[in-house]
Amino acid sequence: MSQPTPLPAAPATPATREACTGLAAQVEHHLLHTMATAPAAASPIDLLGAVSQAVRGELSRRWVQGDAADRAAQARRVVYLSMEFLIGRSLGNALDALGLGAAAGNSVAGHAHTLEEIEGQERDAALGNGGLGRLAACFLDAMATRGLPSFGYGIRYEFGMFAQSIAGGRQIEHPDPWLEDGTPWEFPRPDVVHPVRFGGWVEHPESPDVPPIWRHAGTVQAKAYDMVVPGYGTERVSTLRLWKAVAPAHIDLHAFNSGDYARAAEFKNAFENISWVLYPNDSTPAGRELRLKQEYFFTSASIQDVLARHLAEHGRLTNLADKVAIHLNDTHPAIGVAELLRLLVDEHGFAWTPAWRITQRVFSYTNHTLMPEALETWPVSLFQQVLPRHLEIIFRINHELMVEAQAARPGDLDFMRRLSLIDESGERRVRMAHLAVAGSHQVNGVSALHSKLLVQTIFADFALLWPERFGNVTNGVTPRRWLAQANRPLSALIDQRIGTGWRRDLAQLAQLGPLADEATFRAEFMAAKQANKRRLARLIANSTGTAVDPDSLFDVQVKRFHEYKRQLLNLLHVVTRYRAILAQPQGPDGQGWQPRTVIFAGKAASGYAMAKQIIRLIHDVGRVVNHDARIGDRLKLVFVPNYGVSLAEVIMPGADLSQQISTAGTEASGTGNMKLALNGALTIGTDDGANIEIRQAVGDDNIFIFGRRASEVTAIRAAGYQPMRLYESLPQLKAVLDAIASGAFSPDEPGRYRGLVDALLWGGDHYLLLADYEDYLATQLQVDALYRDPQAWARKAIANVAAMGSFSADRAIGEYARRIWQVAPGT
Ligand code: 26Q
Repeated sequence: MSQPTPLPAAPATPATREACTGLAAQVEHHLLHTMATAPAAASPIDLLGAVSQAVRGELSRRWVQGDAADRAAQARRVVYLSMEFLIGRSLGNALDALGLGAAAGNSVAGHAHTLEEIEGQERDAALGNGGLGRLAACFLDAMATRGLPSFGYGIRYEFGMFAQSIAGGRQIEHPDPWLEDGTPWEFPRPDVVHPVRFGGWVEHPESPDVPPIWRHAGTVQAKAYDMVVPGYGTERVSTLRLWKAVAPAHIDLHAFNSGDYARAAEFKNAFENISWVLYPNDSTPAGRELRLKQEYFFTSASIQDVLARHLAEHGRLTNLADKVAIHLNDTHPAIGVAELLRLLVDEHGFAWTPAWRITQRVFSYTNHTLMPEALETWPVSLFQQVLPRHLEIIFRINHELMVEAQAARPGDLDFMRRLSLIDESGERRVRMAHLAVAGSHQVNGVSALHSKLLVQTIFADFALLWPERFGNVTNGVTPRRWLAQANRPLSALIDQRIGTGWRRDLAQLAQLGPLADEATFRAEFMAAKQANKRRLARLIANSTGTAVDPDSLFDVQVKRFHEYKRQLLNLLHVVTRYRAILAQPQGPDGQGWQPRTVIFAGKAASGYAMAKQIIRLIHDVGRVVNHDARIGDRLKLVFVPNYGVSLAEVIMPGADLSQQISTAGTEASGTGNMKLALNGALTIGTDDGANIEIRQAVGDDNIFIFGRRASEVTAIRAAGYQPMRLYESLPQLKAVLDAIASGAFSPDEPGRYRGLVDALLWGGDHYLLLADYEDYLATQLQVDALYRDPQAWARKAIANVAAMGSFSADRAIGEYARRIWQVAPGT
């Protein structure tokens, strides 16, 4: 990776004094003129508005400057298409990027508030479900920071990820009207509008020279709203352009003329609901028509926008692939392959073959999952109805693919069947991943293991045909948000010891390695952790009512709830430990129990009954454990509701132990694993996803790896896995499952968890919880033993931080830029 120049530290030079007075004056100005508030009476919300407006002005200036420079240079641009951008809050991030944090702190101090308090008033922009959406946000931050001329494109959902509350131990979902009070971070572009068409049929003129005509049934307008993404320590910014669906004007006119407002409103809704709400599914696609419309809506608008910009700059599209790289974040925008072909052939006069060549050179695709049930497919009948012209184009791509397959392996019909863009095994369906692979010049997975498994499993046939197309780019996270902003105590300590350059060059953290030998550094490091744990304990007390002891081991599993992530395995350990404490109060070895606080957070997809049941069980177990006087402070179990980016920023820095315990071969990468290690948590995890690379980076002695490896998982399943045998042979396990199944934690409804336990014992335990149980317990005891030796623990925690250099989003974006997009960073 090329090493960006480190930024100078920022002492109170004349320049920063100027920034202070400049920003303070701006804030006072906006209090009066934008917020319409008497500055002396400004509330935290007023201050949030005023500081944000001051920052917005600077972002706006930078955007205009960068845009002009890119146009003048006719720069090659990266276009990142993603259904999800899980941004979180923006103010703190922008202040740090602009170097205005101290100035803003002074300015709000003048109104008797702290910056933390003001920043805490901002709502999260939660336009994503989890890992994939947060990765897109980290990548935008890295692209801006590396100075890549880049655009993110997505949907301006009116409602983001649902908010979660807990009632009687159960998850309740609430809408997230994040735009309710407006947002200072968007720049509406009323003049940037593209029509997106749906439905109808296709006419084929007699002459082969005349392209087919799509007689569409309806049009919706896509209106652009930009969010400016500041780069850290550079004037460069990136643009996130989000599309809002608006009904065509004639519908309003119709209402005006006929007076039938109700019917007109219905029509209007049918169009505008396209950008109404984020689909709250994680990993398993819900095959709804509206979802397909969302995908096409934002993809079409984005590609039209790209072509319009290119034509304005170059006057022709023949050199499109030299000037634009379009990246598909999973298959959600894969329809873009057919859409670009359609635009080139039907609307810009290209012949098929050159259009196809351009398309393949323009697109690249990242896969984020191996699980077959999570791969997107759409019924051919639905496609016919919603996107008839695209279906034709997909059939033509498929025809050429079949010819190529036939040439590669003559007579191998199974090979053709497996490669086909159309799954013919039942109701015919379009395989979006196959469309994405066929239409891209590069395809990558998100960790070394995942990328290897991709070419061995779901893309094995494509890899035979086009081996050079497949590669790996391991995920990364932005050190600005996930260390510098989220963990002020630790970042101040790091700054003091190695300077501030790690924010732009995370590899510099390696310089912390030798400091692990220094007792003072260890003490300071653990003092920072302790401060973060106290902050987290306050949050836990406020949100759950449970008091937890910051001196106990904080054991954290925070992520979406899914069976493959095995939150239930974590809970089996908690119940085991609870029973063991009661049985052996003196501890497993007579030395007492290491006090532990087990912390969960995460959302379950609203329709995912098993995941919701696990959340409920956590609450039921927590109620029993936390109120059992015999347990005292040796074990606490809490569930922090409404997990999201802002909560993660408090939880990650306060963690001692990071649980990354998915069944080997199921978690594509994970990124929470990186954030937690970067904040000095030790990982207990399986040999899965990026855990493997984290282990290689930190060394076997600095991580707790347990359980079956991916190859063993496959072998166990192939040999006929029998969870019941484990139940019968492991008395502790049997007792724990019997307790849960018989209502020990749900006395008001003893049968509540019978089904959950039966799914393990009789339902095949698909994710092999029981197979990994014993090793997991033994490894947890090793964790306790190490934690009892604070100096040894501190050494390993420091070693983890020092080894996280390569898990920066800047490194990942550097690899994408060089190997996949062939674009050089602008600075
Ligand atoms: C698709 C169709 C219809 C409805 C929903 C969906 C849908 C939505 C979200 C499908 C998948 C997702 C999200 C997937 C995801 O977050 N994957 C995670 O991506 C991370 C970034 O690469 C990885 O670190 C995680 O391992 C992976 O699970």
